[in-house]
Amino acid sequence: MTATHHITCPLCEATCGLEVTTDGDRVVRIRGDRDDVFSKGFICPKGSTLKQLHEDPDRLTTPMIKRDGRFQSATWDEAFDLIAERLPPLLETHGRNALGMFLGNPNVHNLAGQLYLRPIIMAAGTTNLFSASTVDQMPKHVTSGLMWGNANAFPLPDIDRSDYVLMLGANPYVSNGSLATAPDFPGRLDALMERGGTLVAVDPRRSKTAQKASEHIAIKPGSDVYLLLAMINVCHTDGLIEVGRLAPHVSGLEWVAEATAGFTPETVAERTGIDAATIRRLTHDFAAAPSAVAYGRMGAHTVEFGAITSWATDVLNVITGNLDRPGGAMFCAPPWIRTPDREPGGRGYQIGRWTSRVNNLPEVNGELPSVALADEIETPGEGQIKAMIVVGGNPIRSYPNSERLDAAFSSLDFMISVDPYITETSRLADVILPPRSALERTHFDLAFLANAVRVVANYSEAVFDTDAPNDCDLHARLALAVGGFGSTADPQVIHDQLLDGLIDREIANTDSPIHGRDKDDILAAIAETGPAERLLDVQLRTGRFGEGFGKDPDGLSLAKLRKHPHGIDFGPLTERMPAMLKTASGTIELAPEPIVTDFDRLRDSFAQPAATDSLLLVGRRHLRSNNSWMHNVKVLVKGKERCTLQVHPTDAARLGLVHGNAATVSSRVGAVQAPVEVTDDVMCGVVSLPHGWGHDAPGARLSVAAEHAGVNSNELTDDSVWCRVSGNAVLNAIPVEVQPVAGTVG
Ligand SMILES: Nc1nc2c(c(=O)[nH]1)N[C@H]1C(S)=C(S)[C@@H](COP(=O)(O)OP(=O)(O)OC[C@H]3O[C@@H](n4cnc5c(=O)[nH]c(N)nc54)[C@H](O)[C@@H]3O)O[C@H]1N2
Ligand SMILES: Nc1nc2c(c(=O)[nH]1)N[C@H]1C(S)=C(S)[C@@H](COP(=O)(O)OP(=O)(O)OC[C@H]3O[C@@H](n4cnc5c(=O)[nH]c(N)nc54)[C@H](O)[C@@H]3O)O[C@H]1N2
Ligand code: SF4
Ligand SMILES: [Mo]
Repeated sequence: MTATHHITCPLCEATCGLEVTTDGDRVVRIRGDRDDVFSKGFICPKGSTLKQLHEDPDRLTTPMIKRDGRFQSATWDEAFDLIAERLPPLLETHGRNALGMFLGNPNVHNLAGQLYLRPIIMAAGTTNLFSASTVDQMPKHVTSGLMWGNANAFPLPDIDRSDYVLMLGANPYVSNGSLATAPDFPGRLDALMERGGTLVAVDPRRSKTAQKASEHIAIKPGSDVYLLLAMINVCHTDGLIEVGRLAPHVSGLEWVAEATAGFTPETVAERTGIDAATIRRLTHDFAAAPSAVAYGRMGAHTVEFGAITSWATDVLNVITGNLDRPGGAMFCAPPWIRTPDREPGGRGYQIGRWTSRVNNLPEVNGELPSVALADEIETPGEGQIKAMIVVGGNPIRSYPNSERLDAAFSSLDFMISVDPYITETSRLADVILPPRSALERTHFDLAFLANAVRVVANYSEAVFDTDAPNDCDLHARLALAVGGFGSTADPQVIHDQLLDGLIDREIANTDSPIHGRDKDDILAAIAETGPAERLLDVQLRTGRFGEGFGKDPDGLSLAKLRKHPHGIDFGPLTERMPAMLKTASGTIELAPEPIVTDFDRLRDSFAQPAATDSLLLVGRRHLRSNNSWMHNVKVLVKGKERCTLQVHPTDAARLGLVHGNAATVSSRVGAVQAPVEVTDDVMCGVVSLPHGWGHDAPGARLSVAAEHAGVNSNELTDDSVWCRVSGNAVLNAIPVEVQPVAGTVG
């Protein structure tokens, strides 16, 4: 019998609505849901491959246990028995920090990953926590924490209403947007230009976004910070500062003027490759636009001065009056939070509450920098990591200097992966626990609807039933086994703890609609049965549009959301400043101490002549690819080879590189061979290789990906450099040498 389901795609940040037609246990068709309130039918080529992912014969449907070096299928009880038997004694002997954890990107696209990782982290009791955030957006967390006191409040480009978008190191026509949830990001940018607005793309490559933009400005990799400082400087010298409504709530502007004084368009021209007149024009256009927003992503953040770049982006927004203004950089207040009107101010934001054992790298946002992981595994002594839990991640492909990490992981005494595949990372595990497929689980995008350019709620029912444990049960059982409660402890204990904790906090909170209510009454009023659903229901009902457990019968609840399979749209973003400010001073802090301190290093770096002999390596993404894990889908990898080294014709001629032939790319840490693609899409002096490839690792089980193996660009990225403020890795602007491989064809 055929049936139609409406779900949210969990593959990337765009949260597109999908219409899934099934016939029994088969998917007949997946297309964009035209009635989805947010995506209105948009879909990219990855969206429909939820079918292929679900049906992939390489996808694990039972746990795997490694015996004598080979994986064997096991029951869930056997898998948890092994964990309960091996891990707690190891931690007993070596201490809690002997366990390291890595949390990968798909956790932010998974309800259990959002709600049920905390119990595992608590049970682990380790400070050796790592995630994909320090190879990604950590600079934005840190500067948001420092500037407005909330590390998760990202300033979102309000593209639907903006007149001018200055986009630095982002390629939403391919990535579909990041740290700004906007399904059909390309269509929204097209609309911006159609209504007379301007999109300027700053990128060392003529990316798809740069091709579509009103203007492409080619910039030397790693130098966005200097462009932004010069723009801030021009605002000061040319009288363009107009903070506007938020002026009484901004501090540190004098320091900004002083700090940027030396960075004039003329002094940064050579370093950025952008002439001074262009920088002046850009600044004047930006300041003159009725609304404008500077927005940076991967190319702006994964560089040595990622945090200062992120900070400068927002300083530019603040001083031109574009922070928290429609069409500028706005903040999302998702339906499940509250926005009480209160005096600005709070506890502020701290980094470095603890440090890594070996190199004293500071903690950021509760975790340690990616570049610290290999040292923590390799270096003997008390607190050395001897076991790892990797949940939904592939650090052997996504972390810098990944060959070193491969060797380090191979030396572990015990390793658990929660992953649907035997990947380059999970192949090193002793136990693999597979999550449900995206079609077998319910979904609500807690992470990305919190950073959306509109206020939206949308819940997805599971498309298929399955006997496999749901991901919340899986995580709860893992937490219990890690915590020493054995392999047979009832996951309900964890479910109850989480729900009790949430309700207790709400009852105690004077802003909550259930403040002071009786807990049993609240519990009795929750009709939902799924563990994630019970938590979600409380969050929605106590949120800003919530029904408040009887206060507003028309208000939001999960039951109401279930009746709206295409989602509910609560409208555009609204102003949140100054009430949302949680800095100690109660102001928007433009001169936070860690930024001020790192500025000295920036000045020193600027004073050194830029190295001219090396090429600079940057990454790139492809529409049909998703980090390291969707290359096992045939329809996505067929066609032209994609893991190529892009080289400018002038560099190719100088180095004797021939289109289609192989070249050796080497950096301080390693070397790879990749086929050369000669193209003037990259600037002269820049080469580009995508990440997430290199699927020829022995022992992995990705049969399609192995035929399109490509090479791993993180064999070249260097873990000896990192952003000193945010702990973020440097994945772009890597100095490399390139040589032809004699007599080979790529
Ligand atoms: N199709 C697809 N979509 C994805 C993903 C995917 O792998 N594939 N991954 C998802 C994830 S996890 C994320 S975080 C987002 C990322 O989303 P984006 O940041 O929008 O995507 P990237 O393609 O990484 O874009 C970075 C751009 O920065 C440029 N760049 C490199 N170095 C510099 C520099 O120094 N300065 C400047 N100005 N530009 C530079 C690159 O050429 C590239 O065009 O995409 C998400 N969406
Ligand atoms: N050189 C370079 N390196 C980069 C980047 C770059 O631009 N250049 N980008 C960085 C960025 S932005 C990111 S986000 C990281 C990503 O880095 P990671 O998070 O380490 O890697 P992914 O490739 O996203 O792999 C995720 C793993 O999760 C599994 N998985 C998929 N769905 C689920 C699920 O529902 N549950 C569980 N438990 N597992 C699941 C997949 O099989 C895969 O093995 O890579 C970073 N690394
Ligand atoms: S853009 Fe992202 S969310 Fe939308 S269909 Fe493609 S992968 Fe899914
Ligand atoms: Mo990412």
